[in-house]
Amino acid sequence: MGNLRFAVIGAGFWSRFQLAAWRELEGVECVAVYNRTRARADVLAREFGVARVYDDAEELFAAEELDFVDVITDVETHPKFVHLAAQHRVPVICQKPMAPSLTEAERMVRDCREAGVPLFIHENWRWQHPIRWLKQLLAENCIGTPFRARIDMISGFPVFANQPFLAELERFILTDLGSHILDVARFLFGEAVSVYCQTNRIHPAIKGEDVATVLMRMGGQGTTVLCEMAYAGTPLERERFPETFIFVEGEKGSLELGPDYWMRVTTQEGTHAKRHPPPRYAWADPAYDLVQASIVPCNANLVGALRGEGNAETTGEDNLQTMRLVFASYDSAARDEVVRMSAG
Ligand code: 89V
Repeated sequence: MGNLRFAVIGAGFWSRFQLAAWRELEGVECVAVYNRTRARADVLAREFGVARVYDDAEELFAAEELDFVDVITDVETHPKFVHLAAQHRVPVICQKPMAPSLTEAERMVRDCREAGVPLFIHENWRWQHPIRWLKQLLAENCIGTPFRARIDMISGFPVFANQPFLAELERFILTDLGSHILDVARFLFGEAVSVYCQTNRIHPAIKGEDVATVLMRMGGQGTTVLCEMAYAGTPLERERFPETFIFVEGEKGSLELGPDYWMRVTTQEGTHAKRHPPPRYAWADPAYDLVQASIVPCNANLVGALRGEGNAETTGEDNLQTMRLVFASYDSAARDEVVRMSAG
């Protein structure tokens, strides 16, 4: 099979890393970059040797022969570009969070399904190396049935410096980070049957909430999962952005993913500790490298599915479940009530 030809839609902060991650894989070739402000697309195209640049997305779809597009724009424009790709029958990979509302996310999935166009969501957090290890340990049943887990991503990192639009979101941490963390909860423990959430806003100069606490009861094994998230900008003794800490209690022991990628498995035999650092890429921003390294296996999974070599984990349909959790969390916080999740 020849190279899969794709276009990047959006030339903002993440596009550079997304393109660098695509270069780690064989058989894919970026042939065009679109950006509303053409000069930004020019810079990115020059840096990555991409042949053509557009500031009109319609024109790009009309002119290019594409095997897929990679939508790397702000969340507000995801629906617009996904619908455009569906109209032109071009498979689409869209960044997380899928859409600004559940209704729009559902429409994106429906339109792509009706057009017969694959829709994948670029949900990379679950592809972080230590999180894959933790999943493997759970699958090996080394701590027995998990009855409770805590998933924490609490950081004082100034996320608004590189992504200023995040400060403008009416709904911030649950969409930006919650979409990752709640997806990890689903990945590790299955679908939620109920959700309770509380939020706070600590930063005075941002629009949305920057702290969220979500408590879920999962179906399947009935695990209780607590997700704690914060971008409150407070000084923390244990500042490890962007590491996620996970603690799981099972009937036969416990598992802990702690700072610096240390995984500790404790059973009656004692504690076994091993470090699971992510692979390092020269192109990654050192402040984000755990996250950026996870783009590579995420892209590999999605493009493998496009080639018919396996199933994508984070299809639009699958990610709708994560979106349902994000918006159920907002509903729960607004009403201060438990929200029961339907089968979907
Ligand atoms: O990966 C992301 O989605 C980023 C960040 C880690 C900063 O929340 O927006």
